[in-house]
Amino acid sequence: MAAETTPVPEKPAVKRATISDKKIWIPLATVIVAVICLVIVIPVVIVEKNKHHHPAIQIAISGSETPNDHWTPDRPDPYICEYLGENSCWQPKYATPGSPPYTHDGNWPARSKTCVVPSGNSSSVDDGPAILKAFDDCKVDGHIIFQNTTYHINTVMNTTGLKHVDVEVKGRLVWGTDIDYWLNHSLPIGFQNQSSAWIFGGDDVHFYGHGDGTLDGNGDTWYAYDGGRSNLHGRPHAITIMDTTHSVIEGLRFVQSQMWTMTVARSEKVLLQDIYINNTSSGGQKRHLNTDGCDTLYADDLSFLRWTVDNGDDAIALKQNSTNIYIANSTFYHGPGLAFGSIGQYPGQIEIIANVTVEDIICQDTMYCARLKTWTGQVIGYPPNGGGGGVGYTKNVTMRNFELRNSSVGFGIAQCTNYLRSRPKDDSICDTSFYQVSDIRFINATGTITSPNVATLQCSANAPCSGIDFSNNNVSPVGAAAQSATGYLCSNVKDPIGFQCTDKCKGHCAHI
Ligand SMILES: *[C@@H]1O[C@H](CO)[C@@H](O)[C@H](O)[C@H]1NC(C)=O
Ligand SMILES: *[C@@H]1O[C@H](CO)[C@@H](O)[C@H](O)[C@H]1NC(C)=O
Ligand SMILES: *[C@@H]1O[C@H](CO)[C@@H](O)[C@H](O)[C@H]1NC(C)=O
Ligand SMILES: *[C@@H]1O[C@H](CO)[C@@H](O)[C@H](O)[C@H]1NC(C)=O
Ligand SMILES: *[C@@H]1O[C@H](CO)[C@@H](O)[C@H](O)[C@H]1NC(C)=O
Ligand SMILES: *[C@@H]1O[C@H](CO)[C@@H](O)[C@H](O)[C@H]1NC(C)=O
Ligand SMILES: *[C@@H]1O[C@H](CO)[C@@H](O)[C@H](O)[C@H]1NC(C)=O
Ligand SMILES: *[C@@H]1O[C@H](CO)[C@@H](O)[C@H](O)[C@H]1NC(C)=O
Ligand SMILES: *[C@@H]1O[C@H](CO)[C@@H](O)[C@H](O)[C@H]1NC(C)=O
Ligand SMILES: *[C@@H]1O[C@H](CO)[C@@H](O)[C@H](O)[C@H]1NC(C)=O
Ligand SMILES: *[C@@H]1O[C@H](CO)[C@@H](O)[C@H](O)[C@H]1NC(C)=O
Ligand SMILES: CC(=O)N[C@H]1CO[C@H](CO)[C@@H](O)[C@@H]1O
Repeated sequence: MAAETTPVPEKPAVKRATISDKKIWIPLATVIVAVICLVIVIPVVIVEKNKHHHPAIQIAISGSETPNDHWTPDRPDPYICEYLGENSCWQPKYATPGSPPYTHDGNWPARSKTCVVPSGNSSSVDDGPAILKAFDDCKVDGHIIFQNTTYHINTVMNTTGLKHVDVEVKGRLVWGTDIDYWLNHSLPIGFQNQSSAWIFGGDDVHFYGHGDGTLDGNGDTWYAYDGGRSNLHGRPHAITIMDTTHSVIEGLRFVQSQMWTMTVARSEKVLLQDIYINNTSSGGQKRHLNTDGCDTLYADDLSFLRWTVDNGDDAIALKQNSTNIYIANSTFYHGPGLAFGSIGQYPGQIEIIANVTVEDIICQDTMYCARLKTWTGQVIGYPPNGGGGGVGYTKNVTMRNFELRNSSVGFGIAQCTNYLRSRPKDDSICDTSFYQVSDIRFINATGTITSPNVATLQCSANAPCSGIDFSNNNVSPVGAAAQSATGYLCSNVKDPIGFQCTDKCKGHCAHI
């Protein structure tokens, strides 16, 4: 499903993505108690064309099956380049008619082979081997089609190394719930001891779900099994987009992901658009930890457009070495919103997040709309749930035109992350990080918040934040539209731009 249209003024220029994290918060009357969070995730991808050169790309025209409400407008992508600026505009290396970027199935490029994936149509038949065979048969210049039926997947899948491949998902892929199997076999992704049920990737890949094709992680079983533990080893991410370049992933639905929904790792120039994620459990519980929408790692030049994420953790989280990211026109429900980090978990490791623009975002009933979180400078325990002592920087992040709807806080920074320790009475550990945060803009936000604070900014004394710009925000307390919320709690924020710190954190900034 497409995100709701955001009622914001047109704007001229350029932006990039943002990072988000996860967390949970509870609005209580006018007070908010920030509780706990976790993080991780990632997705992404994007493709662009250079505005000065796009004639080389032929755009497919919408086919009759194209749901109009999901696919407006279409390529050629008039504005991604404008938003990103010329430097970011990507010209496909293999710019032949019909190659990405395109956005639907109007005119599929001619491929040397088509592989229709057979389904056993029964939960007692594992369709995993048939899927792997189709990907193997069609891995170069192929067209892989999941029919409009249900596929049951009981085995891990590694379908990387695709080259010039189109993948259509018309039906539903449902993952099995043999917890013992997945805990033992889910595929490592090379980060934080995490793993995935499916690793997918290649160059010039178009993965298209018609706005209807669904990946169902059968997560109820995992939510019950996990019992609120963070980063349980072997609990699989639904899909990891790995080693992927010049590709488009679009029109897919994800429900009840086992853990993080999508991770985009070691990839560049990927467009991820019209993605719907709903990890509400059958019992109606929305706030399952670690059901992130997307996490990015070692990713450059990704675009996320029109995401809808309803979950209990980060909607989109930009993690280590995520650069040149653009996120727009998306709606996040119930979780902690967009995340930058958590980052700085590995002692001495340099990790950066830079050049991110996020705009036209709606946050509905979220804890934060966006937040940045780093681990402490002091090392406590080991990854995945302990760590700290990482260095590097997050800089040049622009977030604008966010609409808050009954969210707790607009934006937060905290440099206190650690999932092993309980929160101490004082915030002194939050002052130990040397991870540098600068040039963060959160501007032109509107809407309502349930706490008195537009932002809580807990920067580390060892690396005070600079260039923090919160200009032109016009946010009201819920139920008091005529008033302005003016609270900004700050620790170690140098020379605030466009706002005044109303108080120090003094224990009231969330340790997101
Ligand atoms: C975002 O939504 C606005 C309003 O619907 C629209 O004008 C704009 O083209 C959209 N931008 C993107 C990148 O989808
Ligand atoms: C499964 O369903 C699809 C779509 O209805 C059908 O084409 C296929 O023949 C069925 N497979 C089996 C093994 O019955
Ligand atoms: C799959 O079948 C359902 C039910 O017939 C239909 O509503 C849907 O549009 C179909 N999806 C695709 C991609 O053909
Ligand atoms: C998973 O690993 C455990 C511990 O090594 C073992 O007892 C169990 O049999 C394994 N299960 C499967 C399905 O491989
Ligand atoms: C997936 O397959 C690729 C190509 O064979 C291989 O290089 C990679 O190590 C595999 N990944 C995992 C996690 O098994
Ligand atoms: C990391 O994964 C290994 C198996 O590959 C497991 O034995 C180990 O316990 C995990 N470490 C943590 C800290 O979870
Ligand atoms: C997510 O699913 C739940 C349960 O079906 C539903 O109530 C909710 O509206 C869905 N959220 C979105 C954003 O579609
Ligand atoms: C992240 O990128 C920076 C800058 O390119 C580099 O110095 C650093 O080694 C990278 N970090 C990792 C963990 O690869
Ligand atoms: C950020 O963007 C600037 C301007 O385009 C560019 O010079 C710089 O290399 C980018 N930084 C990273 C880390 O990609
Ligand atoms: C900041 O990032 C934006 C893209 O998000 C880029 O256009 C701009 O050039 C960058 N600025 C600097 C100073 O790197
Ligand atoms: C902020 O909103 C005003 C109109 O409310 C608009 O003129 C201005 O361009 C916006 N600024 C940015 C940076 O989007
Ligand atoms: C949007 C969507 O598919 N939501 C699903 C979330 O999970 C519950 C429980 O399985 C389903 O009932 C919803 O349809």
